[in-house]
Amino acid sequence: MLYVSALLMRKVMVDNPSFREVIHMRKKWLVPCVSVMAAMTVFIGGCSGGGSTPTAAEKPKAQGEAPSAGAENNLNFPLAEPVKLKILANTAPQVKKNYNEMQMFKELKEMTNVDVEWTQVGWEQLAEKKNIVIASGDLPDAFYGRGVLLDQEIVKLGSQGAIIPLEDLIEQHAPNVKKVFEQRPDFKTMLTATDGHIYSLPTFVERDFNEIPSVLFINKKWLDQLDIAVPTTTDEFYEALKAFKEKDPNGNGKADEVPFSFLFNNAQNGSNSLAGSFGIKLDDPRNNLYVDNGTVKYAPEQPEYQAYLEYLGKLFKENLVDQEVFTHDQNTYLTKVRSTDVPIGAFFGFSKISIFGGLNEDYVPVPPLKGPDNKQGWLRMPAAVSKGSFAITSSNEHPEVTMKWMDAMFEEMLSFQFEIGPIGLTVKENSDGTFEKMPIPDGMNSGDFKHSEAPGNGATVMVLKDMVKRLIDEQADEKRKYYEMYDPFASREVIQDMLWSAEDGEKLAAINLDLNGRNGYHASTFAKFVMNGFSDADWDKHLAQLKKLRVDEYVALYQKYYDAANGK
Ligand SMILES: [Ca+2]
Repeated sequence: MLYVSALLMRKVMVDNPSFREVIHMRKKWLVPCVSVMAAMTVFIGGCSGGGSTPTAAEKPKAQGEAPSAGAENNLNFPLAEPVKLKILANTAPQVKKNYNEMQMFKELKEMTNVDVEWTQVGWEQLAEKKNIVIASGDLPDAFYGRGVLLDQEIVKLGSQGAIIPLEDLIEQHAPNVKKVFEQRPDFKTMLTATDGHIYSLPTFVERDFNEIPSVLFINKKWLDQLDIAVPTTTDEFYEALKAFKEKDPNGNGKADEVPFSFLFNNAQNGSNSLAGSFGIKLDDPRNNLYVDNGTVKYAPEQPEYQAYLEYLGKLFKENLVDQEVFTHDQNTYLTKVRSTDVPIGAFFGFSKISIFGGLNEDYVPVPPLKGPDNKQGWLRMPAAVSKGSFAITSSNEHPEVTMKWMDAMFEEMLSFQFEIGPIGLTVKENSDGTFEKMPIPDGMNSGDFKHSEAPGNGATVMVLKDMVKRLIDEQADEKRKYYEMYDPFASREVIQDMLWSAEDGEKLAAINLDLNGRNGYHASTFAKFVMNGFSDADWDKHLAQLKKLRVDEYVALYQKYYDAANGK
């Protein structure tokens, strides 16, 4: 029945130009569906209520009554009578125990009197477990945990009525979510499906300094040895690499230097930021798209990209680039960079601490190089918002309680601790309001420790910049310095990660696989052009091939969602 009405709705939405009206209708339609479903679970000895009998206020609503109107508006925590919920949780692999045995969840239970029966599922089993649960129709009361639902699942389950719209529940029972939405209205935009509903809440930890994933490092010891300044232009960079190649800066009498290395098409270790010197403001390795004054463009079909490829081709031809940049994997690449046996002059990486385990003084970051037309740019990739990190199902007899319970965890200090661990255990608070990590107990690593009393990487939390800043963290401090250096040159026009309609999502996935997939057209062409060089005729053929692979449709789809996200 739910499925039928969802299908009908889709038809109505297509036929009827008044979107607002449709949304209004859909809300009305959903009520009986939810009630019938809820009533059915009660009759068949349902799961949601557990052993407890629902109180009058929590019984399924009568037909025609809005599911979240008034009745439970004055919910107070802790509840006078416990409410039981069954929740399926996407759980980080480092978690070794039941959530109910963790300090953070013990505190939450005391605070709320909500009693959760958890089904904790590891990331590897998640897809299979979800399929089983959804196919059986025996839904949990809620889905919890970072990325527990994929974007396409949010859209599909939402349109089928299996997970319920949250807007009204947020309005009435989620002051902490509302507060975050006021600070970050873009979240609300990102979470809103094309039917106008919000079906899920996200996980987001705003480590803004990580928006600049890649840093270009150069061997300062070698530069000093050869009396060369840190390069400021693509020409100077080329000259420095040539000197590394020819002038034996490590002084062992052998031409063993690898002047420059990177890992192809990788956000942290890739060369994508170099495209900025040729006028491609943001060459996103995920989709190769960027925005130029409000217009979405596919980087590999721009003349600026041609110039970037020619530059890399020149470095490759003259053996100034590691000849394995297209074939080595991440482990091999990082091992090479770390190794003193393979002396590398310049490379792309995330941070010195992440690569070398310390602030290796031999290397310094290179500012954005000026290209032939004095252009500069750097790759910015905003931290991903895991949109499907919490959802309430149509089986849930206590949606208001469930929303209020979730909202409690979105309180700033609690969100912080659900991710990093409890204050007093994994972190301590200093008198100036900053936090420091506590020493890791013997027999544990940092991951074990972080996940000993909190869901950590699997938590559903929203931790914004101001809170993140309060945690003293050596690696973050290093990364912040790079952020300050590159941020002014990185594009502010970024493509929001939107919820696609099911139809657009399928179309996009198919085109994307052909164009940008691991073995797709872009990957093979890029490598071929850089390694073998290319003529103008080759470039024209390349442009024609992109059209055949439906690049125009791809760009237009992104443009549509970009415009919607920006209120056009
Ligand atoms: Ca040498």
